Amino acid sequence: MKKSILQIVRASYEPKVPKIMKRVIEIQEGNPTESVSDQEEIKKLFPNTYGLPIIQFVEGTEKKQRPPTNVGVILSGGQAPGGHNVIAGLFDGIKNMNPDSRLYGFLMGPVGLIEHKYKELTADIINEYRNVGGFDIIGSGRTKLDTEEQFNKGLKVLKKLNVSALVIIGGDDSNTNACILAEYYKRINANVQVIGCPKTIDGDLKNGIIETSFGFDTACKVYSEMIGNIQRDCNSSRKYWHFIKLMGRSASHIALECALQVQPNICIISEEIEAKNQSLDDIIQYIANIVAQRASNGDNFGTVLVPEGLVEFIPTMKNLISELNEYLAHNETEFKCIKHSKQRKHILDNLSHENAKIYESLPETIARQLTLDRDPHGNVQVSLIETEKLLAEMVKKRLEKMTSEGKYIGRFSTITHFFGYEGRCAAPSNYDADYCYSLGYTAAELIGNGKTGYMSLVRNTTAPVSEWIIGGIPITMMMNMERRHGKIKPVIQKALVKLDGMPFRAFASQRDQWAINTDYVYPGPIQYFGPSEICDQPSKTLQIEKSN
Ligand code: FBP
Repeated sequence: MKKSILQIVRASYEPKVPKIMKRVIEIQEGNPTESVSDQEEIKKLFPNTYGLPIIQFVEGTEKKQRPPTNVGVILSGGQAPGGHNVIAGLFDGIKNMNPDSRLYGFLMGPVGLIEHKYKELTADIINEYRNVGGFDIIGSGRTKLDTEEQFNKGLKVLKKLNVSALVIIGGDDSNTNACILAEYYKRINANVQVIGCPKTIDGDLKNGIIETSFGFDTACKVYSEMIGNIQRDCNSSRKYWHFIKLMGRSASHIALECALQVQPNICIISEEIEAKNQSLDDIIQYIANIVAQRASNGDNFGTVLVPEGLVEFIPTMKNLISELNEYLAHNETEFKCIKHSKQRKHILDNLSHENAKIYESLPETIARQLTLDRDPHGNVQVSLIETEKLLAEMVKKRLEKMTSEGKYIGRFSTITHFFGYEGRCAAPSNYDADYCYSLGYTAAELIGNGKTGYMSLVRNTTAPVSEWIIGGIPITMMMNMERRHGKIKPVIQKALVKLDGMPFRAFASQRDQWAINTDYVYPGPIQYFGPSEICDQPSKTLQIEKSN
């Protein structure tokens, strides 16, 4: 493989580590925990892994002799910068426990475990992937790992390889399944520990204890660089409105973080739309009013950030989507057999009157995108819905109407963008490179201490790395019961943008000014070498959250 100069130089970066990782480590356990809600049901479903204490690793006195341990690792779901460093940290951690320990990577996500496709990750392989983006060391996939048949198939290969611990690097759904797997292996005395790691660029796997999911920092920095570049272009030619959809699934964390970094003219936050019970029409009018106001100042240009999950949060659309979800969950095969040209009518015939009316009012492309395949966890694939185009088209129509009413004089030319895949495999920022290495190393410590049903935990990450705290959080603690795929299930609660949280409030207090003035900020590319204030800054979201 031909390597870029950055890749070659970056390979020698040594992730900064918490000082505790350089010492002899001892485990400290807190009090028993409860799930975030639905405690009785979750306790019943997870009798062996419910209520475990939070763990912190502290300085110990005596280095324990540990037997060699074979560990398996799976990358699950969408790529996120830093995944390779989690694996490198895990590798170094298990080798530190005993140099004869071995690491096996299951290929292309959970399916590798089920179909027994794996490779041993040796030092030579690991060294090729330190500090580089991507998940290509073993590949990733979205196969859902949730049936006993799959667990048993997996167990066969784990036993064959003498693997006694499995690390699943994934988002909320994958870690939910990691927890179900941990519970199952414990129940049948399989002697296989299961540990999760919080991954996703979406930033929605966090809570009072987990500060962030890895990859969010780098992905947002990449998108912010690109938006900043567009804003400079836009401020130079002064002739386009750019509608930019940003990945992030349901939550608007990415859009909010980018807004804090680049100060766009408009940023829609899905969670606010839902809380204020706003309609699509309200959003269109809000954007159109700002366009008109800027035009009256002679500014026929601007930027609009749109979170990818927006349609799911507009209350009327939400009802429509949830009826479609239910319908498709139960009639998927039948629906797929219907001729493409007849599908729209079929959907209209099967929806309630109210939802059929909304479905019918949508442009045909968007309506079709709402019925595309759900992902294996039952989620609408919001990245496939062209919300940015929908908004640009509808704002244009609204401005035409406003022109005829004498409420708008201006030029409105739009360019649409979708930033998502561009950021998921970028070379990890120093923050993600350091954070991920520590997550992997901590996972090894949890394994060494015989833990299962835990997620690796690294905290205090706005402080210098040497002060970071490492430990583990029981996965059941993050769970609640939710309706998924037409059934009530235990799942890790997704963290959405909190409207009373400081990051949103910081944005909301400035957005009216950003709308009318051209207050753009141009963050520029991620810096991997240089002074700490330019290379090591965590996301604005995290900095604002932690400043309180
Ligand atoms: P994860 O939740 O698995 O980390 O995926 C994140 C994500 O990038 C979402 O932001 C996006 O909606 C989705 O993946 C796209 O999925 P795919 O890679 O299957 O197209």
